[in-house]
Amino acid sequence: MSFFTRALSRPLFRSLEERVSVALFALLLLFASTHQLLAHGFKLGDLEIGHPWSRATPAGAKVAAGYLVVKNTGSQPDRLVSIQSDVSEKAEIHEMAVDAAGVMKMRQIGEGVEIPAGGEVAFKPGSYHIMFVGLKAPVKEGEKFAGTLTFEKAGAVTVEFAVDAMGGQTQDHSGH
Ligand SMILES: [Cu+2]
Repeated sequence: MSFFTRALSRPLFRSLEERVSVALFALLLLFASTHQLLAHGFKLGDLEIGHPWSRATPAGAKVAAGYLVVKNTGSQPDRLVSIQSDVSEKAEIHEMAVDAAGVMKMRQIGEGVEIPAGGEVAFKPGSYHIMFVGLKAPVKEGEKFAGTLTFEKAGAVTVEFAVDAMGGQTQDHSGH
């Protein structure tokens, strides 16, 4: 912030209004950088995994969902092929889609999800998502749990899923 300290003392910013606006701008920058620190993301080669999150589950629930965004900054497509976590017996890749009868249904995608070169895929409510099946304990709001994502080319990376409130829908804490 030394730039702003200097800017504030420069004669250019003589009026109170000018000083206040420079100070506000400095605060804004400070807030923006803090926000970047709070957003959680993970990197694996050319892949960026943004804000993995889940929802708290009621007692006795057998499944929990996982959401995140995978961005591929490389020139080759990759594919999310599997997920593993200690919170559940297994984890599956699912998709919400409308079936032949016009009913919204979840289906498991055995072949995984391609992450196109220079593109991104959002795992989010109503779309692709991760399903943690056979939960060993309830997933609690405010906690985090680890999950390992395996990609066909990039390999494996362990990320942390932040648990949101029951019925909560974090839209985008990650800034992209
Ligand atoms: Cu599902």
